[in-house]
Amino acid sequence: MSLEQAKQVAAYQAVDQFVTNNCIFGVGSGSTVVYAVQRLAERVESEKLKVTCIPTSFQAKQLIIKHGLNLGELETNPNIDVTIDGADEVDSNMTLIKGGGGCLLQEKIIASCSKKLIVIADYTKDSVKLGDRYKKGVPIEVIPMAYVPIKNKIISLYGGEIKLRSAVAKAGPVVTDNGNFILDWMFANQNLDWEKVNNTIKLIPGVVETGLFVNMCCKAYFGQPEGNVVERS
Ligand code: DER
Repeated sequence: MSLEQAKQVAAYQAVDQFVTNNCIFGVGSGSTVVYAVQRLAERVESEKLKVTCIPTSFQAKQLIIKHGLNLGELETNPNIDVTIDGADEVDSNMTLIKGGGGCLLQEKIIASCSKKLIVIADYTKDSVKLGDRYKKGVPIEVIPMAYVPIKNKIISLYGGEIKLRSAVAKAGPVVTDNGNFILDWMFANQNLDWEKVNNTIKLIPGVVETGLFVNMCCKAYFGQPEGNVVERS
């Protein structure tokens, strides 16, 4: 089974288990969520479900519109029943690294407004410790004018290496949906207290949000090479 098929089987199982009629549904960002939205659209059509979809990014909004789903917004739907989102890595404590796609700020806001955050991923995201498999580091969204002092402060606190995320199809850095930069922090120590790290980094002036999702995810679905799905909670 390919990685894409592993993503799909995980996404379909999560949507089938958690999406119900009349629910307010948070739509995550990234490539795995594409399969979740496909499955949601199939179910809405076949079961005539009433689902209001709240996006976590411009990409998620485009997905919702593309599939003809009911687009809502946080302002009118601040209490979300369930959000299904991807992750770059999930450790044994269900701590997530998110933000590989640069959407971590709105993803964390939507997750914080959700009764349940469900993660869908392929088996390569399933780790014991953060950093076991995902080597691109923790994404940190920052106000552009402050990226250098923030970078220096994090390195002085925790060591490792930090890079300003460069765009691929554009000269210069990635600019998020919110007009900010992304720093990717390749941490050296895998045995940090990630809740404390998140809280400390968040206090640095200019930091908008980190890609550390601590105590937020209640269940994760990992699609396997053999075609089955491993669930963790
Ligand atoms: O940017 C994000 O947080 C995405 O959800 C990312 O973590 C997962 O993206 P993927 O499904 O394309 O691997």
